[in-house]
Amino acid sequence: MPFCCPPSNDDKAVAALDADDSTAPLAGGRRRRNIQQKRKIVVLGFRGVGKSAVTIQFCENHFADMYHPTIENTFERTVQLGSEEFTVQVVDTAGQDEYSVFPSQYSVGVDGYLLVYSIASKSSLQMIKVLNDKILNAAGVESVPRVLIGNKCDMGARRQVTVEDGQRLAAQWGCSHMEVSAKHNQHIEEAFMGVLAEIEKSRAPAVEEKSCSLM
Ligand SMILES: Nc1nc2c(ncn2[C@@H]2O[C@H](COP(=O)(O)OP(=O)(O)OP(=O)(O)O)[C@@H](O)[C@H]2O)c(=O)[nH]1
Ligand SMILES: [Mg+2]
Repeated sequence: MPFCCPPSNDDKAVAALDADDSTAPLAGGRRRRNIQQKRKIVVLGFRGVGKSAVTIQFCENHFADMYHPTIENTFERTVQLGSEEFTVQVVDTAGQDEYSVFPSQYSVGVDGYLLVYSIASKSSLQMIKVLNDKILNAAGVESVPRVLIGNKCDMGARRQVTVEDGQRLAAQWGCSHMEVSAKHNQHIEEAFMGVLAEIEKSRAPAVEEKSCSLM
């Protein structure tokens, strides 16, 4: 079922003149337009699981070693998916617990979610189940574009969550799962691109099966 939150401003395609000189002018002196679309991804999870580190690794390409609890930060990065270019807005949120209020800006106008737990914290996996329920309740839908990631997979010696635990939960939700390390920049790109791919899948018009009859 497609995710049907109200479309964000970000849904509006941003048409920008292609500054690339290699773009030949079209007939009549017009120039080819490069349509760049915006998508908004919200990163959610328990405090300290590495939401900021994952986000900063994806958007700024470095590892944030120091722990500074986040209130909220928004980042942007341009990416290519297939033949299309997207401006991805990534919202790095404050750590959530089961008593946190789920703000409306985490559901209205959001295209997809990166749900983060730490492989070194069993309770962070429990928290992600609570958060998933909050997302679905707030949006009033049965499914949203999302990817579940177990961060800090470089900390194998302190593992509390098995790969299978994460996979099982993702299978229940019908979404992808991967273990990542913001520290080692391992599978961070795949995680965000996975969310973007899910978003695009949910926006694609349903293909109706048409029966073909020969007259
Ligand atoms: N070893 C290791 N440490 C990590 C990794 N990702 C984050 N950390 C560390 O874990 C601590 C918390 O990371 P943050 O990114 O601040 O966590 P957060 O989820 O944004 O925390 P809140 O904003 O408080 O919710 C920091 O000291 C990070 O450097 C990782 O992949 N591996
Ligand atoms: Mg943070």
